[in-house]
Amino acid sequence: MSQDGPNRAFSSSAEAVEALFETVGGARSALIVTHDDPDPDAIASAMTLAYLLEQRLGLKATLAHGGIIGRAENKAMVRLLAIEIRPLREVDPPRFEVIALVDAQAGAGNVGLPQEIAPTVLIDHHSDVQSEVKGVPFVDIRTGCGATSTILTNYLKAADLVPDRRTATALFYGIKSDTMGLARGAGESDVEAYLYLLPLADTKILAQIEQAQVPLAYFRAFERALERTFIYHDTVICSLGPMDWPDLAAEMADFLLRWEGARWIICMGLFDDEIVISVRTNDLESNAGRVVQEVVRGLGRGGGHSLMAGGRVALDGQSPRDVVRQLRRRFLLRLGREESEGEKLIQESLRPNLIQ
Ligand SMILES: [Mn+2]
Repeated sequence: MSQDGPNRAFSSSAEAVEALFETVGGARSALIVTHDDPDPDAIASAMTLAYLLEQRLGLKATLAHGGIIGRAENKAMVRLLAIEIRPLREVDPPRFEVIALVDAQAGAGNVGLPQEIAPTVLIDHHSDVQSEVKGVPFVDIRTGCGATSTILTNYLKAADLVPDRRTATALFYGIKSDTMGLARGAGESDVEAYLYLLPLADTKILAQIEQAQVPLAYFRAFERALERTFIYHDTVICSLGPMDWPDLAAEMADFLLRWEGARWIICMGLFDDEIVISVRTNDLESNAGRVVQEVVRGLGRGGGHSLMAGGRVALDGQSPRDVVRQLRRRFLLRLGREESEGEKLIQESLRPNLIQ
């Protein structure tokens, strides 16, 4: 990575924050955008960047996201922490002097910003999408971080700013959920930020978020998931059918990953005329993001981290069944599994017969 290029790596968060303030300083308006269907890490990062800009530069930022906030925990987070984040379609991006992208990169294909709108600021921890970063005045991509919230926590520290309770709670939850409680893709900096935030966070609100009440559709999705899951040795493929919200695929993938025999989980479901793909692996040698990118090449978009990834394929007039079938074939081919070894996760013959 070149030191002078737009994608230069900062040697410290202090240096990064200084460069950020230099880039944004003097602006009168800022729009902070997350990836579509934002997760807690994205929401916390957006909220914290706004907090930092307001506290240190007096700049009031607007937060926006593409897609929907569907997962019960994420809805509870926004409600209980009173986070003002709006759907992108309700804001007019060209009206803002600064456009910041957090936990996302325009090139990943999961940001609802119009193509012609170039971000001013980009802070992320997903693998670098080089070409899309060119021309962005401020870029800080740390693939070694398990959460963008960790980067933002370090920004606050560098700016000598102790987060208030709601910001600390959001950041803590962002790190906790993106790293599955430090168990997935977390590095030293994530652990450090997590421990720093813990005493500052509101554990009561945190519990309320994590135990958020769910609609009936959630349980129905579980039944469908169990009913439509096939195992190919250590590779689990689940096709959920139509989903009430897009992150259901990720929720079911996390759930299925608990199977002791699982190495790869692929969950697919239909939302908004697109097949939503969520992939998990516990194989530390693999790269789920790369696998998804290869599988959806020419069909749609995708990417992620080494242990978790996702993608989208538009139906474009095809039936959901055909698209899912094609994706299943591609995943199995890529992971070296045979379609013929497929077995139902729960076989009728093994179900206990409760009615005698
Ligand atoms: Mn993240």
